[in-house]
Amino acid sequence: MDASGIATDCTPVRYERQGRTGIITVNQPPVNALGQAVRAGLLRALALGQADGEADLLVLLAAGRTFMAGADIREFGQAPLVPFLSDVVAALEASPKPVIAVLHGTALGGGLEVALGCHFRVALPGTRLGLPEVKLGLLPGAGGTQRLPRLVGPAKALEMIVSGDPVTAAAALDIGLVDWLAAEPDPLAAGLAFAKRVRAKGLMPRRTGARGDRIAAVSPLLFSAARDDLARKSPHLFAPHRCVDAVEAACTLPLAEGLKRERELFLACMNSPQRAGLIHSFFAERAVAKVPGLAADATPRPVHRVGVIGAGTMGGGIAMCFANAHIPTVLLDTTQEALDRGLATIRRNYQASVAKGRLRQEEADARLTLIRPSLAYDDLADADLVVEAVFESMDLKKQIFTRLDQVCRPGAILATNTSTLDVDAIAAVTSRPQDVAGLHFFSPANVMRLLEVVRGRETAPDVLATAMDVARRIGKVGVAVGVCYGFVGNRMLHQRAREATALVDEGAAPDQVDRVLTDFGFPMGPFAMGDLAGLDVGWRIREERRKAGDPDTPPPGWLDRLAEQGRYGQKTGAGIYRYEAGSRTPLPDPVTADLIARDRAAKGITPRAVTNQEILERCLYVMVNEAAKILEEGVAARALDVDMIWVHGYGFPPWRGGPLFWADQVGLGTILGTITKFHQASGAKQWQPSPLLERLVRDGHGFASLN
Ligand code: 3H9
Repeated sequence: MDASGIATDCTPVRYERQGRTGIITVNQPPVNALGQAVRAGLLRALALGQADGEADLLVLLAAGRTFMAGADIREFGQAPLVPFLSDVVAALEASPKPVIAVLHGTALGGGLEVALGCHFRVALPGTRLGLPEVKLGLLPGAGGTQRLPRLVGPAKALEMIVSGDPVTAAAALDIGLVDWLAAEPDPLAAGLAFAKRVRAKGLMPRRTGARGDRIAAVSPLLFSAARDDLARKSPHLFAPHRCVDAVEAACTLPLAEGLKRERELFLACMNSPQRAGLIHSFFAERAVAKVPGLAADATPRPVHRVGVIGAGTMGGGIAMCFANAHIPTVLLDTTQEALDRGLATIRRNYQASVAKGRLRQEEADARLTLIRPSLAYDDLADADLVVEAVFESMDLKKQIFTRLDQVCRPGAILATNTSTLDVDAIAAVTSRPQDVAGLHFFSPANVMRLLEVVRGRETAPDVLATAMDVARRIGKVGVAVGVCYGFVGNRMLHQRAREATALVDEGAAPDQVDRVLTDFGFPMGPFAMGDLAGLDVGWRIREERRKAGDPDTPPPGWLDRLAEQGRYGQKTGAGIYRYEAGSRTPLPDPVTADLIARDRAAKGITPRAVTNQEILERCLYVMVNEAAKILEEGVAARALDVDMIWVHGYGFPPWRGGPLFWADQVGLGTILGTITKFHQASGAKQWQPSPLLERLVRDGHGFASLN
């Protein structure tokens, strides 16, 4: 900095001068969020810049890894604090001295709105620019919905605001969102370089809010089409519809009125329960990575090479996860045919991504070469992590872990992808149970974001830390769980599935049950999901359990009869529903209705009308009760862990925050009352109220108190 510059101590925003350029630097780690102190600091620094007679032009930039990534989300839901962000943006826009914003990292939400208030925008290489508020149940509330259409046109603005997806710096230049792509990686150097150009051209402030050319004579059809599209794709969501209203206001009202309309719509979103659920999801998704009680000194072990055992659907998907993260992976199976089949599927999956334009051919080829097929356990000798993904047989898994214990180097982590078997029993066959954990992927493993990281009785802290770190590296939401049958997700799912089937036994139709849950916001109901996953899977498990004399498994019913007839679901063209050729749309099937009717008759059940309310309560409250038991047993550490498992693994609507956040909104007293009523009526074990739930109600607390 020039020694003649004026430095102020108004942290987290600083004003200094270099030559004739006034420099405003925001420094609020980690992401320069625009909390109250930053907003106030910006106004102070701007005033200093205006008052500085030596400065003819101002550059606004941010320190650290990113430009401002938005409003400070932690302030939402509390009383708003002055100055408002919209006042800061208005002050920047009104500045008589030209203001240049220099963007790097991410310019998101309120951060991009600040940049829109500036007169020029420069982006560094790799910058991503966007208005992602809709993903938090909001809309841009500091003029973004009014200024972006004026700069890039309403069609592009609608696309960015309704999707919330960012654009690259190059795309931003194309659409007129930025004025210059700097080659310099340093924001200050880029800002000074652009300031020179502005001076050389004698440019004056260009106020986005004053522009009208891009929003003149916009066809109303643009907005009706956007609304039709939303009605089809996101009927449940509140904020996207308000985004369309706000952009329409930009095109039909003068700026001041448009801003007023934006404020009203923003406040409506802010007060919506969906905003609360989505912001819970945002923070919970980050919180799950920090495992309670895991010491900070539990340093992850390096993982440079991985082995995957089993080239079936699951193993192949898991190998893809590692290859996608550029980690070399040995894929092992027992026969060449199995390997060939597995690799052919992987190749097909990559080609499908290339065909859809999601992946470049060279990148697909590079990933494929990272997966090395093998028939020899010795090829796993230098792996840092091995994931076993063979079918659910304890004997087979024990054999594999015994072999791994012999060939793998000391310190290598041995993981099982089991979804039902006891991780501790598997660990016990090795001489290193401290190095064994569960990595429970969800199918399709290369797509689903959830990874349950199962901590065995003896799993070492640094092994857990490594597994959590690996989850992050391969782009998963890793959630630490303890050992029990089905872990967290499937244990709760099992309860819901049983209740859904019982509701049909009593008189509901499968499509009624599914509709109640899709109306709630799930992408599909339990029966459509059963058809997708394959009815044979559950049928085989039930058969095994019946053979083993499990008292909790009911005698064969209509679901078993369907599977016996070879109706496994989508893959056989019929299951609970029927499917027309080439279609995945489930259609109610009289064959199923007939089987259900006969089953009821055999059981002496007279069908009754089941209300949608009862379906919702029985399917969801049973999961809440089970989750409370899971928390009580310490299998999940926090309510938010359960929430993220269900949001990322089972399609629980993120805008409801997860089953336990949702339960808090409903009220635990109400839920416990209904659970008690169901228990009194049925005496069933699953309706025995969880003591933890009872305690929370007694103490007037919610599940949030367990986060
Ligand atoms: C908005 O702007 C509304 C305005 O239109 C109108 C207002 C009137 N606030 O994700 P990371 C924390 S709405 C507070 O792990 P990355 C985050 O919790 C906002 N905190 O890093 C984490 O904390 P911790 C619109 C925030 O490198 C830490 O920062 N903007 C905020 O993987 C690191 O985050 C958005 O929606 C925030 N705005 O990704 C952008 N953002 O370490 C939201 C982050 O304690 N943010 N934190 O767990 C993101 O998308 C990502 O954080 C980002 C960095 C891409 C920036």
